[in-house]
Amino acid sequence: MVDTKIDYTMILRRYDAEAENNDSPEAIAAKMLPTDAALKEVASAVLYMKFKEVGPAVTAALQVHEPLDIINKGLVAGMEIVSLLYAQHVYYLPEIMMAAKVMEVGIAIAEKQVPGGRATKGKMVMHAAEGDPHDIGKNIAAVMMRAAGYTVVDLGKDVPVDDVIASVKEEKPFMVSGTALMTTTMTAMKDGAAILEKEGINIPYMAAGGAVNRDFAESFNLGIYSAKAPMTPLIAEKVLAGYDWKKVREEWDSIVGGA
Ligand code: B12
Repeated sequence: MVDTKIDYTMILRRYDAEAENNDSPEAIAAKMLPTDAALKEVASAVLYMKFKEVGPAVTAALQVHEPLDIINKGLVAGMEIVSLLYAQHVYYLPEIMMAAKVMEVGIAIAEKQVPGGRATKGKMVMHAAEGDPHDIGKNIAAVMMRAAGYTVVDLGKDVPVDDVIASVKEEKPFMVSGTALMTTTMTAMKDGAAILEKEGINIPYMAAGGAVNRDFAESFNLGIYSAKAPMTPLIAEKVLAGYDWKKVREEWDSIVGGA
């Protein structure tokens, strides 16, 4: 008999039923592919590193899906499975790099179909932290921002703190973001925020990427958190409406609730 006082979801999470079944990692990966036929083709092209197939798959998917859905539910979904296989030592760095390239080819095609040409809502400076070569998540967040009508000044990856500060002074954005996937690089964002604050530039400094969590992002002045790329335009909207970094923190849950 089921005891209604026990929260079984927590027990299932603790004893991860999916990871402990008898399927091979490859079989688990195949099951994680999207069920929609067009998106499955797109995600499979990334998962199996098919350079020649990603273009036709994205073009076909554009007939039935919005470009941003193809990016998030097809290309990024494929890359998430790749990350899982990497964690389970089925894929190694060469596969990761090839899959990431395939994903980028697909994003470039889908991105062209995102409605553009509108007057910009505002400018954001984005970068991957000093010492950090991981820029896939940042690139996706940049696509989301452009699609939502913002101008993105993308400084790229492994960007020295000084270059970030110089760009902020020159471009005068309403917000700056840094991405870190390595624990060794995340402190660069804290350092950058401290310099900005010292110079009286009190714009929100969004800290994101796999190495970062909300506690870290909110451990330094100006710092705000974004867990997933689609949260960025939701937070940007509030900053433009006048929220400072403290208010974004206070209302974070309700702001990103829809992402
Ligand atoms: C792809 C990858 C690489 C690629 C990067 C290619 C590229 N152009 O980005 C390459 C092969 C270059 C690489 C290299 C290395 N990597 Co690597 N890599 C990964 C991997 C497998 C996937 C990361 C990824 O892109 N995922 C897909 C994206 C979509 O997910 P994401 O970045 O998490 O993004 C999501 C959110 O975090 C968020 N987000 C991310 N960025 C941003 C930005 C903004 C503004 C917003 C709002 C949101 C946001 O939104 C996304 C979802 O919506 C991870 C493992 C993992 N599971 O994360 C390891 C990982 C990050 N790498 C790792 C390491 C150690 C390295 C190397 C040092 C390995 C080595 N020994 O050489 C080198 C770096 C060497 C150097 N210093 O130059 C470690 C980091 C460990 C740590 N905690 O420090 C990881 C975690 C692997 C592991 N488990 O050990 N890597």
